[in-house]
Amino acid sequence: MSEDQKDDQAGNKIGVLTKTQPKTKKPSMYKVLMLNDDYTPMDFVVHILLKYFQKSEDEAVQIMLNVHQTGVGICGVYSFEIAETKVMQVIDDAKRNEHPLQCTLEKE
Ligand code: TYC
Repeated sequence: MSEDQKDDQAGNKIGVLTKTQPKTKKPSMYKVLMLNDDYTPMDFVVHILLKYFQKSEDEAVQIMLNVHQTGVGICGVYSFEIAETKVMQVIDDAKRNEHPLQCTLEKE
């Protein structure tokens, strides 16, 4: 914000505020969320976290248990296109294996 001094018609000093917009904006980031359900096997959820989210076995088990207990958990944070792709891959893999596992994205 900068303030330029101008005079109005009566000769009074008035301030004109100009807001400078940065030319580039940081891309928004999106959380990929895993949702709990009563049917998807725990092993399958761990397998998904290893396969698509590059988690260690320990991390994958922790995330899965957290989702199982609280209803939802974060798999990772990505740019929109990556997050959207991961959501599609998870839902597709779950469908092919006939599990109702659901995954969604949420703007950070
Ligand atoms: N609640 C499931 C069960 O008891 C396990 C599960 C965990 C399912 C996490 C989905 O995102 C999920 N078999």
